[in-house]
Amino acid sequence: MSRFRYYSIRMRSAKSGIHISGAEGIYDKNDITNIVKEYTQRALIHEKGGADEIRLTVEELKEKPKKISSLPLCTLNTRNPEAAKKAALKILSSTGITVRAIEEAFKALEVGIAMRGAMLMNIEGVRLEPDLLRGVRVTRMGITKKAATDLSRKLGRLGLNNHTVKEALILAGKVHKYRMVLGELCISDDPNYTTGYVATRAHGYIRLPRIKKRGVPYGGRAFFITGGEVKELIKYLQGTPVLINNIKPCNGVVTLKEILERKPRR
Ligand code: PML
Repeated sequence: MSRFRYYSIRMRSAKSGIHISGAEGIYDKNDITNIVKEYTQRALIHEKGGADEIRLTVEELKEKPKKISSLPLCTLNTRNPEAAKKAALKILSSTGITVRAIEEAFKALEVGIAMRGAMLMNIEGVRLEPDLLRGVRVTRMGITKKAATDLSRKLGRLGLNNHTVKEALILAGKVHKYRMVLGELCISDDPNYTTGYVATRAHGYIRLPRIKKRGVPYGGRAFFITGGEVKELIKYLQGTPVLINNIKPCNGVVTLKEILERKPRR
């Protein structure tokens, strides 16, 4: 009897040594050829310019992916970077993350150092990742075909059915499944993409439009973590395969009050 095999397919592209785009997912064997083609096309036709280097990894997974739900999604109508920061501070600090840590994360993301992975910060703002320049990359995550169809339908109603939102939501789903992670702040490093998000298990994935000014070419992610083994967390983020197989509600614009009054979910 042949066992079902899953493959992690990952793509990273660059132009003149500068990161252009990335994509990844977990697929079955029959999909490999099509996905490699799709990812290659994505790297070649990108608004930041066509890549001159494309790295593709196709790797058979040694362990069966863990199946999980996505985080629920909504958007706040933040009108400028100050309003987005204020909302991020309120949401993240309501989970016990200190204002100092959140301020530190904003400072580090705005300083202009392009990290390949995320920062890990304790709730006091102390950086915990072993390599402060590279950060920690979250890999080996994907979505089942059925859940992908459902997600496209739900995001489509909101005019958000694009790779950027889908991939960020999948990544956040994996990250926040791990109990040590209390919250996340993300600002895109794409100069033309000015919507970021904060995420927590209690509040879900909250999009923050206009978190940065157009044209700013840096950003990144910070994960706020509490008590536990950092090594084990990194092992999970980088190595444990996770597949989203259930899509939680995707809502349009909500108010900060509605978010803060929501009952914490476990
Ligand atoms: C990135 O990968 O560049 C970050 C994407 C943030 C997406 C925010 C959203 O629109 O939901």
